[in-house]
Amino acid sequence: MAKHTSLQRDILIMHLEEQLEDCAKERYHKRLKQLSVRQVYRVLVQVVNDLLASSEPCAGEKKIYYISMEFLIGKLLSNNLINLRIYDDVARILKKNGFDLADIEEEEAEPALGNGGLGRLAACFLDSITTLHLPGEGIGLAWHYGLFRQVFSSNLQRAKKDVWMSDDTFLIRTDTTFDVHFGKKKVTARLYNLPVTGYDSGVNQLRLFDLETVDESLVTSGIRFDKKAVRNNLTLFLYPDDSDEDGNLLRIYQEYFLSSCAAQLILSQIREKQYDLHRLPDYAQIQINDTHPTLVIPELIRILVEDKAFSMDDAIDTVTKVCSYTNHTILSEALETWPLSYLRRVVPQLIPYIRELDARIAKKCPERSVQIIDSKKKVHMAHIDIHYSHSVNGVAALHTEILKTTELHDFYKLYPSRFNNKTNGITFRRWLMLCNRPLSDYLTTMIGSGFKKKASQLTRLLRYSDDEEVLDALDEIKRYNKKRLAEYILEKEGVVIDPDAIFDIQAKRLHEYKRQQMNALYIIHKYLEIRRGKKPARPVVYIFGAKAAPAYVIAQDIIHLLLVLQQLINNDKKVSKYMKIIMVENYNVTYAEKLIPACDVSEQISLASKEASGTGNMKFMLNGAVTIGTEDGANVEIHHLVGDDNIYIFGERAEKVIEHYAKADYVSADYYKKSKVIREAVDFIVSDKCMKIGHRRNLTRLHKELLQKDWFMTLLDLEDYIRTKDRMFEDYENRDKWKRMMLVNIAKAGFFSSDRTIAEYNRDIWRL
Ligand code: 26V
Repeated sequence: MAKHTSLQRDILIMHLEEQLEDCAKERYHKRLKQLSVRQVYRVLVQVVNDLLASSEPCAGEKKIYYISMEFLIGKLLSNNLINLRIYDDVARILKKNGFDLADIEEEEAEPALGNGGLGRLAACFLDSITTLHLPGEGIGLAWHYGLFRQVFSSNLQRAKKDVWMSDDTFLIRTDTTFDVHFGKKKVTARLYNLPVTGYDSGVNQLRLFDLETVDESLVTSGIRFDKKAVRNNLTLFLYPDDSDEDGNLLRIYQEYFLSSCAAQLILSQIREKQYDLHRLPDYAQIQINDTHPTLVIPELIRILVEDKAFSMDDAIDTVTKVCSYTNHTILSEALETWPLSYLRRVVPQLIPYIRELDARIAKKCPERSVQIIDSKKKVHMAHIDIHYSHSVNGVAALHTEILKTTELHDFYKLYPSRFNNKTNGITFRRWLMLCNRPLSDYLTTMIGSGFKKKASQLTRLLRYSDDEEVLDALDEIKRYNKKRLAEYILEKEGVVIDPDAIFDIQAKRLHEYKRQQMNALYIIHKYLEIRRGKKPARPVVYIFGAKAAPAYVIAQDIIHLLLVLQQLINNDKKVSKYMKIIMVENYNVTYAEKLIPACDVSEQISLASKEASGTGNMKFMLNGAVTIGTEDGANVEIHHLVGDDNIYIFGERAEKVIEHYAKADYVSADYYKKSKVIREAVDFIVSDKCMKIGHRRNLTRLHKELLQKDWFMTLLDLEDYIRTKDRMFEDYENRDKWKRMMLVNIAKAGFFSSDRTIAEYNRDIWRL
């Protein structure tokens, strides 16, 4: 929507009710108040879509294309209402007609377009790009069933398809189609648009491509489908199991499908505007979100050479100036390498180009570590990105340092000026204004509404750090949100929790490096203490939300342990008065919006050096939670901002951890032998109590893993974690101190606005 004067706004809002009534009449021949909740939802989607269609797009000569396998955008209705600044007016109109906007929100299915941090970051970035009025587009795929929908049965995670597409989404089908060639095989891609609103004004598009011949009936049971049927399966699931050859090939098919569509879309826009292709870098910048869209590099080079008469040198030079690469992880399993032979089977037309890109590097740099094709004929996707991009960035200060000094050191020596840090951020529109309206409204009354666009203004709150009234108000808002969450959890999970308990939350993908298992060991330790008669000052509710990749066995075992503990502890009358544990089912953006505002203790306990940044840590902080965490990812920056007194840091530092890996000198059994507390907690996993509820196979496997491998050094930090967390819970009883910590955390969160991050990307990389 173009920026409105206040008079225009009044008119818009006056017409809103009329528009809603007109739409109700047109679609259902009824008055608004006579509609069903579902019908009201449909009417609202249509009215919002009409408003968006008449809104002014973010314009400019040069555009950023953010290419990503994932866009974890969350539900869109409320977000759009907030960004259009009509949320309260719509709520009022609906109320007048007997509806609660919250009920209408429930009608929307959450688009299942992502997996974790990387995908949610992409969504926050689209919001900020648009809010900053930068011309930009997201380019991704229209996953029919997303990653998967998580259900629990027999204390195990089961994966089902996540159905979200319907006639009532914001997705707009277009007439644009592209052919995508896999050697001699050809498929058709169709473009769908999803309008992205900026706060107050601005519209950009998220471009999502779907396979025209996709066949949903391929999915038989759960998430099983014929992986070979690529003409019909490419856009069914995000990250399908790649533990076998067919899975690997399918991933490559998906990656090329995305890359080819992106290249064609970008070049079609350049053609439409009749821009000079030799000046492509002046019109288009491409941000490659992790390695999944890497093939866009050789694909663009191929098109420029074969169809546009570029010399190879010119094509490579042009594409290098267009592309930039973001690294989101240093975990080797996530740094993609594909056998050259697989790439040849899927996209033979790219092989000469990948070989050429490789040959140029081989000629110029002798180090084996920087080659694109290694001695086993595997293609290192990240290496293509680094050699043929003009910028390589990490996502938090520590992460970027580790890339420069360790993981990508040989590349850093080659291209020192290419490396830069862009500490992640989150959009305050969704992660404060939408998910925590009471706090957002209260902040507005105290410090004005400027923070919604200039997040650094949140520091104005510091003026009130000794103001009892303000501290109490923040505490009351927290209490209100906890009560709301308790109601939601009762409804969804059937568990009663006490809003006056401490809410301790760990919500993120399940991975050993994030160490949900360490949290579980603390819970066991507490359980045993309580059984022995050591009662805590106040009950604690331990809440988890996490999906585990279906093929990741130990992650499944950790979920199993958490569910077993939940059953054991919550049903233990002696203990459940003092502690409860809840693993919420199917954690997603919508659930996060409920959990985050209600959190007291934010668990950010990854093994130092392993979490690239984290963005959940920022969301919790912004909503007044206090962090317990290691010096990892953006926790380091949170620590720096809030100071020692407003965060609980524990555990081995990154340099030491990296040294342990280099020397291979960490032996978890040594820690187990040395400490009774550790032994007792670890062995409880295979105790009769757990075995009676759980499955022997899962529990013994996890127990063995901790004792014999513990690749992410859980036992190394466990004792320090227990001490620190105990101290933190004690401090919670010093209510004044805790409230002040809440205030400081909120006040200092401004740095983590994705508006700041995007302004930096633009200043240093895209230059729009
Ligand atoms: C890796 C894999 C590995 C195998 C299975 C499928 C799969 C799918 C995605 C990935 C890449 C995940 C990368 C990711 O989400 N990284 C997170 O990015 C966040 C945004 O920068 C960052 O805050 C988190 O620290 C980082 O873990």
